[in-house]
Amino acid sequence: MSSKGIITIERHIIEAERQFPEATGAFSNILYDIAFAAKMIGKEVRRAGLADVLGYTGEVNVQGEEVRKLDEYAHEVLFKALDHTGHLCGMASEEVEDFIPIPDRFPTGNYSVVFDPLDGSSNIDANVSVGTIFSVQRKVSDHPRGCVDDCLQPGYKQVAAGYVVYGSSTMLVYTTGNGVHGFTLEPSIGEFLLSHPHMCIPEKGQRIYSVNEGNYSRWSAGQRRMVDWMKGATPDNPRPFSSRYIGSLVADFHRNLLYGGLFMYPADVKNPNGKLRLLYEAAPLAMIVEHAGGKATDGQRRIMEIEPESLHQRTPLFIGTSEYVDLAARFLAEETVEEPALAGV
Ligand code: P6P
Repeated sequence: MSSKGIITIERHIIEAERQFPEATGAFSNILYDIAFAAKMIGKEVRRAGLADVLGYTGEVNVQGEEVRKLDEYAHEVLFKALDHTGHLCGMASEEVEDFIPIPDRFPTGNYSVVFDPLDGSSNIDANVSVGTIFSVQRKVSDHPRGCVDDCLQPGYKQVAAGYVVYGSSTMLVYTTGNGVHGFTLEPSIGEFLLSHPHMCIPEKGQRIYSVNEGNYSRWSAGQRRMVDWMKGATPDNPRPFSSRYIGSLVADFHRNLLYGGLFMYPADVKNPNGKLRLLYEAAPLAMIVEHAGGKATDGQRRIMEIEPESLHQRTPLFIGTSEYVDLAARFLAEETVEEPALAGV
């Protein structure tokens, strides 16, 4: 127990809100509602092994992927937790092709939320950790009830971002720009308790790289040289990195946030913009990693500065320890790369 005692996510949000006298509480309520939805989703993810939950609905989502019941369920839970509150002017979801307006029967508000309701869901049958990723933005359009422009904002305009990882425990990690804080669900009381205050990615953390090397043949020369160097396949790296890749973005990101490392989903000849989505995957995790002392780029540009043009826009992603993100930029620029002396690593 910390010196302050047990701090629930509700208490943490309220104490953060008190720092802004003009706060109306709307923003805090959005975070509560997302935390509530995370509990509901986590409960079903825990039961995913039961035959009645697994299996395909036979439908296909906007990504062209067969939709598993849990994807739909997670989307519905988040939508219904947020649609009636009067705090939002709209939503966007990986599971829905277009902008999601607030139903006419409900009032609207001054924020929008974009989310990936259950990222990594193709791993569910294998009982691999999956996650929810979310991003909160302020209403910017003149549309009276909100429109797609309220979701199509660059990452630096996010007012909050976070993720939930459904793993050996269920953790919710979020930032509102004032540090990154992690909460672990205590299932016996159904509360998220502050377990990781002020999370910082280790500056000289573990030399971990996370990438799907099955795509090696499709990468650029610079990308291949970088991974060859990282794994010690070239004589100029006396201290090879360790490879860790789960294939579930939230799980891979969460591990690297705690231990240090570099997660990469680069562009390749088949996916010239990479595979991951800017709005509800890369940008929220970029806000988290930057406020934890790390970096996130598309290989050259800061993720948080990329102006989105469409809801499901893809982007290459290099995210994690700043030094390794910078190293990737040099390799990709095909410069002669001299690794800085990573003293003490
Ligand atoms: P690949 C899961 O489908 C996902 O969207 C991310 O969670 C994960 O990082 C990535 O795709 C894995 O993709 O091509 O390596 O299987």
